[in-house]
Amino acid sequence: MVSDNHQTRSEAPLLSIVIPAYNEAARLPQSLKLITEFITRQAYSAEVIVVDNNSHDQTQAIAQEFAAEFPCVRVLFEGTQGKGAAVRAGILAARGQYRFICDADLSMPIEEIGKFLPPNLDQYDIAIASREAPGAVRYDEPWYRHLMGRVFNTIVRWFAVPGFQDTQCGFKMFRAEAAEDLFPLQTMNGWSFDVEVLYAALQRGYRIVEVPIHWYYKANTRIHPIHDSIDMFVEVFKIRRNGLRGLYRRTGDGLHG
Ligand SMILES: Nc1nc2c(ncn2[C@@H]2O[C@H](COP(=O)(O)OP(=O)(O)OP(=O)(O)O)[C@@H](O)[C@H]2O)c(=O)[nH]1
Ligand SMILES: [Mg+2]
Repeated sequence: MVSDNHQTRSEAPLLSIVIPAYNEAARLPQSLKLITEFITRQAYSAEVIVVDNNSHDQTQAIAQEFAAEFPCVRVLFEGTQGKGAAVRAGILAARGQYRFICDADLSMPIEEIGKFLPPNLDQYDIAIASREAPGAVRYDEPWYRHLMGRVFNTIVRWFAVPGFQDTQCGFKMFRAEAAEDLFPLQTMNGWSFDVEVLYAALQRGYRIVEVPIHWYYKANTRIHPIHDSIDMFVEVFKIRRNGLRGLYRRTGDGLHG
């Protein structure tokens, strides 16, 4: 169930920034301040969509304050728990020609968003921020988080999405057409939604590129290292099983997943 407090808008913006937010009262104010300041400096039009997901803190109120001050900011409420559910709701409610998933901790400086937009990169349908691609730099990340990420990426490359060094970084750009085709296929509401959407994108022939970024580790993560990792591993196999059953296939193509 999604409720939206702004119905009518003029022409579609070039860019939509979608921020999934769960108990982000501490990190969201600074991120929204930097993002709205950045947007006002750009020549192109943009909107920001904050998707609150049953937060127990002031996340909703903080986002509403920004929406009251900045017409480009919208606040959605998504009742189904999980980053994946929130991102899907935001991406499908967005109206931008380019739709950018953006973690609320802004661990990628917003200025890097230019790398994902024409003219820097226009021969793609999906551009995913990468902390592993040549030229990427990670700052302050604890070794165990890095190790967790490498182990998960190995499983993902072996069983689901070959060829991508980092599918989990919280910054991804989708062309509107690709977003509107892929996100309705998404079944994972939690952290593995990235893998599922990329798996479906590969099956449907979309052009995906990894974009090296500067990434600053931000403490106080929402990820529970043990049980979320177990869920993510299990879901990679569910995604592959769904793929073999043709769940992500375009209707009419006789190929097998
Ligand atoms: N709406 C919603 N957002 C969520 C949920 N869980 C996490 N998020 C958001 O997902 C984003 C990533 O969460 P983080 O806690 O930064 O995750 P992380 O450990 O830093 O993960 P990486 O940055 O990829 O290493 C943040 O914007 C969170 O608010 C959820 O259940 N619902
Ligand atoms: Mg983060």
